Amino acid sequence: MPHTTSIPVGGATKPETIEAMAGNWSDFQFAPIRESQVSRAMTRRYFADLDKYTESDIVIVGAGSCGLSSAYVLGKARPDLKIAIIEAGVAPGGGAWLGGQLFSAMVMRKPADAFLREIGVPYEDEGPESSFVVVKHAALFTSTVLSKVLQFPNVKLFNATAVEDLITRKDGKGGIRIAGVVTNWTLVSMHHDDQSCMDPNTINAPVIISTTGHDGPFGAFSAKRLVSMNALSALGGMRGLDMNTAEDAIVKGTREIVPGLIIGGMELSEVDGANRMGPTFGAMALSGVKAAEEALKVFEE
Ligand code: 48N
Repeated sequence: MPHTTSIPVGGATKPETIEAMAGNWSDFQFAPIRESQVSRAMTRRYFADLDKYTESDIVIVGAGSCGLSSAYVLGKARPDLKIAIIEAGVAPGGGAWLGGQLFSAMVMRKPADAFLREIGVPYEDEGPESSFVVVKHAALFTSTVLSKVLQFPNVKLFNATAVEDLITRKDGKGGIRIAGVVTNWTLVSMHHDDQSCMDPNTINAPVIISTTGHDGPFGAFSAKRLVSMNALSALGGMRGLDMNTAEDAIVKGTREIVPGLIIGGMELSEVDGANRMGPTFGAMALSGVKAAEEALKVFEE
């Protein structure tokens, strides 16, 4: 048993290690607390973050595999930029907690294994002739990239928060540029039909990366909104499953769709009419890498 010391905390003694607790439960005691301290610890930080990120440099809409991969590249490359991630679900990760048909293993086609090495996710490679690698559980990939992203001091995840519109500006050439997002807590967004006016909040930012997926209650949000505001003539509509065609098209097609708005991941399939790839995630990671690269061009100019 390693030697440990106990430090008095608010009348209780605080063992420094869990080993020090083992076997000593009889005199175990949490340091005393008042409930309002918990409330203030949460609300002070949340509202300070809301204030800080209401002017962001980049907003990522959707914390699925593409959005999180993009956030990782941006958070690492530009610690000077404020990056807000808006995720409608309480749980970020989108469709990347399982590999396909609720199986746990996740397939990534080479060369996306480079991203796995970058973030330190172990995988099984069936040899140099194999065209793919396998992460033993999709949750290992998603939890790892999420954990890395959340540790960047310049990245803030607002989960359980939906983007319910886009902030626009006239671009002086008869078109628009996107200049931020309109947000509400997701539970509020879902009840606009049965509650009177619950106006949204806003985040101004020169660059938005939208990776809201191709399905789900809010899927392809920005793509659909661009069509409804006549900034995009029509949706291309996702095509049938063709892994070889789909993944190259999504990665290479990730781009700025209208000034200020980059679309990546499966949301892009709805814009371009790209095929779907089904249960393989390499394109999501690398589309995120490309979306980050496109966003950084704005800050290099
Ligand atoms: O995982 P998704 O849905 O989206 P991607 O593009 O990151 O990854 C797609 C991938 O999971 C697949 O679909 C795989 C490869 N299968 C392909 C195929 O052929 O079937 O994540 C999107 C995230 C989700 O977490 C949503 O909750 C969130 O975006 N979201 C939003 N968050 C905030 N505001 C919104 N309006 C919104 N809409 C969706």
